Amino acid sequence: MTTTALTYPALQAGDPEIARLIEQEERRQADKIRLIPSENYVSRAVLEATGTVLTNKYSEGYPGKRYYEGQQIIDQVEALAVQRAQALFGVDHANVQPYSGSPANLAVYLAFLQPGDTVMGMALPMGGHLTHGWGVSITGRWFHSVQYDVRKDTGRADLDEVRALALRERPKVIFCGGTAIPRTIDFAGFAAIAREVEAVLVADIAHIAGLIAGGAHPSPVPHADVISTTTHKTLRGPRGAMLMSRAEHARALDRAVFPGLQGGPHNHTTAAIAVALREASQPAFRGYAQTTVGNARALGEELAARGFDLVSGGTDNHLLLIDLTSKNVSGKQAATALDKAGLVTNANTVPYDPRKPFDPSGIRIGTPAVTTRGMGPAEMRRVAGWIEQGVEAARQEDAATLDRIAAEVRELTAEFPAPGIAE
Ligand code: DSN
Repeated sequence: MTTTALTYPALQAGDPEIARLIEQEERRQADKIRLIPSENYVSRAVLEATGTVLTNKYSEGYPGKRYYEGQQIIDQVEALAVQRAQALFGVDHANVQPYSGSPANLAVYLAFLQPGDTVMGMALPMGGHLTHGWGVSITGRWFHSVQYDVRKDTGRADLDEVRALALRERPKVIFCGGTAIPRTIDFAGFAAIAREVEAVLVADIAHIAGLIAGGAHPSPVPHADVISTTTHKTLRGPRGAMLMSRAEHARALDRAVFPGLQGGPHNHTTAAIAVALREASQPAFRGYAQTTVGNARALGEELAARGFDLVSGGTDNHLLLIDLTSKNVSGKQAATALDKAGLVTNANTVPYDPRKPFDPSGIRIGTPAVTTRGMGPAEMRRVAGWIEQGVEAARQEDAATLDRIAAEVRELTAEFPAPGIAE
């Protein structure tokens, strides 16, 4: 797969140093089993759209109402992306300009809150996101943030507790969704609470947007007032984000994104989002979404059978959160060792984690990328076996075992070409 000279001839000639690094990253992505649940492989079509002259154009504003001339083509690109998002998710309004998930969520604050107003979200160590009001984020520093947890016994959010907190604190905005939630989100339940306290409900579906598009997770439509998502996780698009809503919130959201928060949209990304949305509307994508969930379930069952402690006992979606406390190894130790073994995960806090965030008690794994490569339950069994051996090797500092697994992983990945990466 040393094809950089063919794939990127100008880059190879103009900046061989960067070309070489890109080639090495392609090799890494091809050779390893990538299990970080927020990562994926985009198609070659999405990659090509990302690397186009659309990056040369400024287009502050929205289609038909721009501040610079020369928008004849860009307006069509953005309008297509918007129409495809509306059709795929069944929403009145879509804004495809947020640069990524955090700016998308910040735009929500700008649209609905004043500094000091109360926002409610799931606490980060419980599976939420920094931008849902966590203390170190601007959203926890400039706003009054109240955070809900998951129950210790179930590892799941308890909507009675969420409701009690909402009734006490009267937040103006409530976030549901997050980054390490292995279970189905009860959008209707959150919506009932939001209605009762007259809060705006924001469903952050960044992790599960592709599952929703593919019918493998319930949709937040019509329950949530606003839907925020990145485009590069299970949705399998470029790095970007979207905000979607009912028509009544369209103006507030659009004004918050531009001119409230951002300047010119990244038109090359907008084009690639449009391509990804088209791909996600094809029948094959439904199969992808279902298989992603099936693979996660299979992997979870294999890991549980090997004595791994899964937060909430398993998964309904694409991700698993493993508490390694009983394995006598920290999350960082395990993730570092597994990476050496060719299995890329991330260390992650688990609910009520006594350890620090940089070296927490758990690891987070997921199946979006391996499913895109075409792997299935048989491969998940092998992955579970390697995780078991790799974690034990981490505990024993057994480099030879990690090397042996890495060689076996390379043999397997060679059978499953990585989409978007030249052979
Ligand atoms: N970094 C993302 C994730 O890995 O889930 C969240 O922002």
